[in-house]
Amino acid sequence: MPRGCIGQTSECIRHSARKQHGMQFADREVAAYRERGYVVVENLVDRATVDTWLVEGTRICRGAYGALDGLLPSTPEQSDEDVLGAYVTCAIAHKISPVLGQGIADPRIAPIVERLIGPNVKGIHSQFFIKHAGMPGNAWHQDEAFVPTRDRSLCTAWIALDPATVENGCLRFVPGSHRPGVIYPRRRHNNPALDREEEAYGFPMPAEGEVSIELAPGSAVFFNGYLVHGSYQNVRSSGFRRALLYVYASAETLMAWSPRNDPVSAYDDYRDYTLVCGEDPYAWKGIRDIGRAYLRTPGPTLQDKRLAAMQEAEVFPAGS
Ligand SMILES: O=C(O)CCC(=O)C(=O)O
Repeated sequence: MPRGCIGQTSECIRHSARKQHGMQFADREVAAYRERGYVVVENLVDRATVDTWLVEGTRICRGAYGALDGLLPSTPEQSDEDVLGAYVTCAIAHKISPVLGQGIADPRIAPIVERLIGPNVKGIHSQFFIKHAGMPGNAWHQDEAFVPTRDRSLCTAWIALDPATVENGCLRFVPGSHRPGVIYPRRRHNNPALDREEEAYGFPMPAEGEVSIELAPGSAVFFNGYLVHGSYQNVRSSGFRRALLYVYASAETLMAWSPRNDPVSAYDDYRDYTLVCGEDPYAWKGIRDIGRAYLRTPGPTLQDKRLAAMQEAEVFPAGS
């Protein structure tokens, strides 16, 4: 495939994205991403797109795409609050919903990840995050601890679908924490306001402290996979803090990753991706249909449990 984005030239998409949104994704924004590990893009998508994605996420949770792991029985009479409220997230949503599948290579996102990652970009993962009132936040973590690349190119586009505020559980970042290129250790914590069993620790906190990323629906933050980040608990008494996130990496990196936590070797390469920009130098390997959407209810994930067990084995080796 010629260099370009989903069948059009990247120049053409960059042009139309700018024209449509008046957006100048300038060197300044790229420099901010390199320096701080994230960049906010206001009004990335319009209200109609947000609504379409919200409807689609609701349809998945109501079983419109049939059985998927974690789907609980529901009836048409149940309110959205009731049905969606049972879940934290739908992972790999882009593989079950054609609408969310198209979103991963959306022409408003593609030129941005092209600038942040490089000319060749693949979209590998997605989550439709729900976070109902009362749901806990996520402890400090780095996405590359779970989804490792070989070139530190992992980048998440986190798009708010509801207003995201400190009160309802927006993201929080440790600016610049990606720069050392270190995956920090993890430990258990007892904070009931946080969902995941383990938290990253030992990273330097800059003088300015952490930053809260409050966003209006349709606005987005793009952040680096080494950036230490987490989110707050949704302490409101009703409603959601929904977001759609897509995860990207350079097409040059092999992905020793299994979204379902199967054991992987350093030579493995997760080949279930969407080419978003440019060319895949490993195109000869082909694409494999592996990822399956699943719904997750609150509590530690399989991966959390596996990492906790591994860490325990390191600290207390057998026979010690
Ligand atoms: O949306 C959230 O609350 C947390 C998302 C997050 O930290 C992640 O998926 O890595």
